[in-house]
Amino acid sequence: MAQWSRIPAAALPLVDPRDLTIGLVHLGLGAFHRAHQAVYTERAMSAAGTTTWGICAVSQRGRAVIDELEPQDGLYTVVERGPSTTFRVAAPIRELLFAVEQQDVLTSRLAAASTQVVTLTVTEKGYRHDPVTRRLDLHDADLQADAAGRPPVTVVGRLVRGLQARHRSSAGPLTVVCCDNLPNNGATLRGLVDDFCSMLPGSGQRALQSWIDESVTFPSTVVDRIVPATTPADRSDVADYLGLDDEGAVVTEPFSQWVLEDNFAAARPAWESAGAIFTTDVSPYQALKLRVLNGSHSALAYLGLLAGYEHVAEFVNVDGVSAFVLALMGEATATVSAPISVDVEDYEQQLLRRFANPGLRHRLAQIASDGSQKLPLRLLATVRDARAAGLQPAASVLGIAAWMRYVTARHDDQGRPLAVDDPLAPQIAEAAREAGDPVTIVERLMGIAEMFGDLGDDLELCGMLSHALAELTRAGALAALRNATTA
Ligand code: CS2
Repeated sequence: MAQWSRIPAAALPLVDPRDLTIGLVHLGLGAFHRAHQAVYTERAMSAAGTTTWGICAVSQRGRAVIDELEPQDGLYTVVERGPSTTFRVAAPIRELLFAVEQQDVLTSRLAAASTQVVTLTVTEKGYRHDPVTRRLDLHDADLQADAAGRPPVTVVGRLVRGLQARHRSSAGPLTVVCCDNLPNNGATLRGLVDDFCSMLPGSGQRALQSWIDESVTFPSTVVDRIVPATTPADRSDVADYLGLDDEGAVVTEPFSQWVLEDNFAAARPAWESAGAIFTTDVSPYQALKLRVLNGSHSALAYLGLLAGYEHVAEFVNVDGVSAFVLALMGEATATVSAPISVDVEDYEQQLLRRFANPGLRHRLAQIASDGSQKLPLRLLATVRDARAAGLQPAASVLGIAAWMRYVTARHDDQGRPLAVDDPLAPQIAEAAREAGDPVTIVERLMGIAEMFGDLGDDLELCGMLSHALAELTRAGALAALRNATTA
């Protein structure tokens, strides 16, 4: 902490971490949490003059982030890159835990009466659920072992262990806020917790479930802020500005949005004073964000990687790409009813500007990861609704076909290898093995029920995807994308 006293005045934290007590536990200490919910929480404490919402931040799988932040007492820099670049040190994190080694401490934090809110950012795959049915994967060996009573290793297992302890110690109500990009994320997580409880042995299970029904709420939320992985060049900019090395710095854009369902079981930080929106129904915001922003992102990722590009901003500036993105956004917005306060055209234009932000080195490969978990919510949902309305969503179909080419060809249009990072990689590889022609590839991939669900039987869609995949293979990603928009 001593070193940090040399921070330039303009970058000083809004709170003194030594004054804070823990009121909130966060599962999933990635860059996104530090650039989003943690920033809102610090601002809320500063605006309200409270110190009771210090964060106990938990890394689920890796020690690296703990090793980076511990020597800095949990402080880290938020770099905002827009028309100008700003640096600010944030200090809302009061405690750092590594769940793999400190499950008991985590359980006691979740069970403490002073903890009233739990937030999560553990990525789509962290929930170990089927993205189509939104139920827990009851065959998952880790979930089964967690339910049988070993020190849990899964997110839902760790959360329920804490809820069990809270129930036993009568520590009072709790709100669990899922901040991952899943539709109806609160209700979805609530369902997964329920599924996990039903796997628990013994007779306490029913009492636990009824206590959760009465005392724990799971509001749905929409989170939005682009947070590319921090690069060595970013760290060196921070060092130049602060005169200190910061291993935990995060880089983001000026834009930030947090919409929350107003359904809290107990007290919460005054996040509205930091700009968060509370509403009775987040679903219009959620569908718009997932299908328009994230849907465009995923399509850009696969098409851009195939075309040989590395970053979002350079790819959207290529001739024809923004027209394609607008076409895809149009298909998505036709399937959702936007919140009354949002002008859809402004939203789309603003998104294009955010994607083109030259300060953000947002790697397409970062977005391309875990496609099997992301596509159902981002692109297949649009296609399902568009098909039901008798439409032919060509741009969304091309985005899905680009994913198919990316996971099966595994090289770009110039023949350079592409790495595929996906929890369903073995099933995808098996489906694509010796498939050969586009129609067979599409038929086999559409048979992956966890991704395509009922769409797997849509023969017309199969034809559209096969045509798009053949076009990508024959003409390359850029030509296919330009043709899809002008056709
Ligand atoms: C991105 C998101 O990595 C991805 O899949 O689409 O992380 C995106 O940047 C955020 O949802 C923006 O709010």
